[in-house]
Amino acid sequence: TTVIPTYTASRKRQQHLQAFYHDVVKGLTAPNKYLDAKYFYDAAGDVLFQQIMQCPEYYLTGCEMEIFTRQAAQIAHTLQQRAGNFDVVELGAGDATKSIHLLRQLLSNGVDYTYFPIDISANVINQLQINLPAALPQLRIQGLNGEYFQMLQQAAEHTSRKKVLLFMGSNIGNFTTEAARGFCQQLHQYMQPGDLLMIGFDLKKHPQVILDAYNDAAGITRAFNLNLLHRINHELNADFDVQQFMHYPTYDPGTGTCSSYLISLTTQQVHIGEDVCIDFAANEALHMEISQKYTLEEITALARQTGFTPVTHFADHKKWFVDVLWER
Ligand code: AVJ
Repeated sequence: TTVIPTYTASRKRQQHLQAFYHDVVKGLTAPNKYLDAKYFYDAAGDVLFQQIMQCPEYYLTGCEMEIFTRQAAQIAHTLQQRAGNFDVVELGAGDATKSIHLLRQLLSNGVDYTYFPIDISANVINQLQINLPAALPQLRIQGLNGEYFQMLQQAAEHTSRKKVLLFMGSNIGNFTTEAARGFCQQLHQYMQPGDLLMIGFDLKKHPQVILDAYNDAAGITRAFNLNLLHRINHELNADFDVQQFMHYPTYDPGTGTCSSYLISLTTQQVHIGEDVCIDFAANEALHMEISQKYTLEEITALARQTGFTPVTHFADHKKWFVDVLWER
């Protein structure tokens, strides 16, 4: 019986490496080079993102934390009123330091639920399964490590209860507005009528505030972006000279799109494994991530376009961030 978990783990690792290699080569051979932001989160990336969330410039976490600490009772009340008996599924759970306030409130209200945190990082899920039961001994938790929709399928196989889905932290911001529509439509397909969806959106605000959030003075966001190059070096046997790339975030207040690039500081070649060689021109841009910002009107339109009914929303006192509640 010790053979099976080992085999499963190594097969999972193989599958990850294959997909990672495929996506990296695809992005770096495209006319406009890009990498997929979901690959930021290896063990080092998880730590760097934790540090970003502590940065004074990165207001998103503080705003959403305020919502979940000050309004946990109202949120729990609304969920119970709307859904009655339900399980909680969190997409991209991270360290759950915000959702824990809702989980605690639901427990103290006597709601009998299982919490299914889903995360692409195995590291994150392992930590959660240790840390959450320590903080909330009554909590039933079933961590799911993998891609969102595959894991949603697994959560559905565990339970036939009504679901409350959480997709917090402005993770939806990593999608273009078009991809966000596709994502919400897909969620709609995985959900049952009466299921609830709570999504955290970062709102449009003063452009300098947004740009600073992705260009912190301590250089953590820079390190976070460069870490993906390190990851490619380690895992795919590549030879990025990370010193030769500059962190370059932008924010377009017209579209609400914040984009992070790495700029090649020189003409250079990067090898990936034995077979692939990528040419970078001097000043060539490598697109790393988008962090889309929304207005409340745009969020409501997104709900309606994707088949959801907006129920209510919870904002911080500065109105910089909202967690919206939609019904399927
Ligand atoms: C985890 C996608 C919400 O876009 O704000 C933070 C990731 N990147 N700083 C964001 C991130 C650079 C973050 N999300």
